[in-house]
Amino acid sequence: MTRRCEETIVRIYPDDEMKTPMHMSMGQEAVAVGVCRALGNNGDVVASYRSHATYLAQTEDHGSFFGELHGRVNGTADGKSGSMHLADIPKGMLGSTGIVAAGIPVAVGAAFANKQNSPGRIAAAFFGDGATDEGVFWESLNVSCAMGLPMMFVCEDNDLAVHTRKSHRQGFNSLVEVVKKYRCSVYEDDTNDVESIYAMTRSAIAQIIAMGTPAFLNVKTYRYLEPCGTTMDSDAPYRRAEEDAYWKGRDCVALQRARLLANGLAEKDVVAVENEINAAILASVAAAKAAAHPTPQQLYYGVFYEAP
Ligand SMILES: Cc1ncc(C[n+]2csc(CCOP(=O)(O)OP(=O)(O)O)c2C)c(N)n1
Repeated sequence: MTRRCEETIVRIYPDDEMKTPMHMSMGQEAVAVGVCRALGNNGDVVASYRSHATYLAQTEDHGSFFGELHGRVNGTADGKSGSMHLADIPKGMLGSTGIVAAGIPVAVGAAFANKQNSPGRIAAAFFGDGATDEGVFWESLNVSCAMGLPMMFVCEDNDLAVHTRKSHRQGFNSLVEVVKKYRCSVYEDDTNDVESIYAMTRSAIAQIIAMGTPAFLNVKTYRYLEPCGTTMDSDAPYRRAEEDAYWKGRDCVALQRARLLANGLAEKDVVAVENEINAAILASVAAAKAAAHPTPQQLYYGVFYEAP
């Protein structure tokens, strides 16, 4: 569903009805889907500005998603936030932010609250490898380990911060080896396979609950489109042709589709589900376009927390 939503965005963004900048998840979806499915209804998540897959995996709500991207009142924030600030607190989607790494301490706060109030509930922060260049990532990791918080750090490791690779940004060779020095369990995956990421996350959850210590998941992945925008930039100088071919040859959606067929589902049944998803997404886009824009009065609502 996430991939279909973003394919729709790629198609209709040039119409200029969605004014928000776009940071696309395409290629990386297996991370959000595998982790959020494993958390089930028992997780609070915070995303980076590359938030589409996380929001859709956690909420399964493409109606409010397209409403928000169109700046309409049926959006998740009444159309006032755009693509970088998607949130649905009742569904455990605590938010996303345009400031690199700024969501990580918010998730740590949720983990602290869960430790006091909701035993067994886990908070997860999704962030790119670029966020690990920020001090607040290390402070968040440190305090979570020191306090034994039910916290999951999920690094969507696409090797790139905009156009710059880790090897040019970081003064150490392996983030995972550094994080292993902390009192948390560390997991790695480079399969791009949603089921493998799901299984790894289930193990991490069990470990967090049994040991009372955080987990750090480093999941290798690959961003298909430009850093910000909806265009494929495979020919850009910072790209490597062999890397591009390697990751697109193990596309997470194609992998899962092939698995369904190998497990005995008929092609026509898979196509029927795909058609159903496409039709539902088109209905969400139509509903968004038909909805009203927020009024000037609504701009002042929801800016500050109001105690119930
Ligand atoms: C604190 C801060 N510094 C710089 C930026 C500018 N910036 C936007 S995206 C980005 C790269 C982030 O890369 P990464 O965290 O790996 O995420 P990815 O885009 O790969 O998903 C930077 C430096 C920002 N938004 N916030």
